[in-house]
Amino acid sequence: MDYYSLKMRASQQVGEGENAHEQHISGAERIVARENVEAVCSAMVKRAMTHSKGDPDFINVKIEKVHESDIRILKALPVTRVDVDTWQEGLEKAFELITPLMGNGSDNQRSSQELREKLQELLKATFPMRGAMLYDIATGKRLEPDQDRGVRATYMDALQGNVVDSCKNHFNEAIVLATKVANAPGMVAEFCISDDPNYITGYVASKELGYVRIMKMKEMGDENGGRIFLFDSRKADAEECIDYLQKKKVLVEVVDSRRVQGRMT
Ligand code: WAQ
Ligand code: MG
Repeated sequence: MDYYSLKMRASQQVGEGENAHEQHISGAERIVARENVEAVCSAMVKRAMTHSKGDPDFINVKIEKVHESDIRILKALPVTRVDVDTWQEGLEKAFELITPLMGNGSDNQRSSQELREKLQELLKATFPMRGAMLYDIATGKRLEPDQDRGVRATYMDALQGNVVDSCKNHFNEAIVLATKVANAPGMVAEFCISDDPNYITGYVASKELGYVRIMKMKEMGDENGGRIFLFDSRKADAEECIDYLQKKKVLVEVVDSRRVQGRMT
């Protein structure tokens, strides 16, 4: 069977004259069977036109054929959940889970308090980005070819995900992305907070941790969010990792097939 990759991105012109630039509003990626291409495409457009981040001035939809033999099937990361009373507590919990994984690089000598501050600083830097930061724990350097944009994981969907739905399900989409990312060469862990102002649940993920949902990670109404991919350049080549994230086709086998669909931001 042949599949098709669909990618959508929408943006809005902001500022005037020399300050004018495109601001990202929404993006989505799916891999679907031929018979679902049209329906998924129109659901994507609807998604872009009704996004809480604003009305788009520009929508780009790209549709490409994908050969089944080029698709890698991955099992979804196991999911656990952490309940917290406040977003501050949630953020603390996330740092607690992540910092031990960072501690064997050039950051070796740093205390966990310093690593926490480093993560906080990195997180802030991700806020304006459309993709994720790729941070090398071995050298403390950022590895994104374009630091304003970041690295985007693309060409992924849930295996049983040919459901047409223009409404975003954050969890279903995130588990697909996190599973692809966790399987990247040299990947240590991922840290994620949504940039959707009314979605406050975030997660940390890795092959070892699985997918850990943290129910509150930011204040309701906060438009800031971002992703950090923690990578170890002693384990793999950065180019190989970026190539995997941006080009390899992945379908993720998730347990509850009816609730799961691709990826929309
Ligand atoms: N690749 C890399 N980075 C991305 C991608 C991508 N495909 N899509 C989004 N990002 C970055 C980008 O900087 C966004 O601002 C940021 O991540 C957040 O993206 O279990 O909805 O799509 O309930 O807003 C977590 C679900 C939802 C937790 C996360 O992120 C749960 C979410 P969003
Ligand atoms: Mg978003």
